[in-house]
Amino acid sequence: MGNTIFSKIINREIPADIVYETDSVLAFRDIKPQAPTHILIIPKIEIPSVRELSGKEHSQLLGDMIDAANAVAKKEKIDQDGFRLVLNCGANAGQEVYHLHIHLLGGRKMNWPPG
Ligand code: DGP
Repeated sequence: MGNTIFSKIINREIPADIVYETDSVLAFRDIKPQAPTHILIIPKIEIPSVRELSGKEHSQLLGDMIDAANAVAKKEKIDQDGFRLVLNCGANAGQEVYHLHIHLLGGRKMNWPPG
């Protein structure tokens, strides 16, 4: 079962550079990195985007994703200098893969506004 390329990564049907995994989340390096460290944190269950999230229903999962982001940031040694978390939702935000993911970006100074 799985609708996107990320489901195939979860099921090990296609390779990815996996850096962190728990029962509920998986983290792997983005194939098109936009910063020295660019890692995607995804839930193992299929949720297309932020639009389908509810704070109450998914609070545990969201907490797990944030914990994973902090753990990976520490592992990648970008936690002290700082990092950015990005969730693209829908066409205007440029979402390409409709399996919820947090981009963890770090290792360089970020610009603001993001463009
Ligand atoms: P977004 O635009 O927020 O939907 O970002 C999707 C990201 O997923 C984009 O930065 C590229 C990355 N990506 C797409 N396909 C693959 C893949 O097969 N493997 C990996 N590691 N990353 C992928």
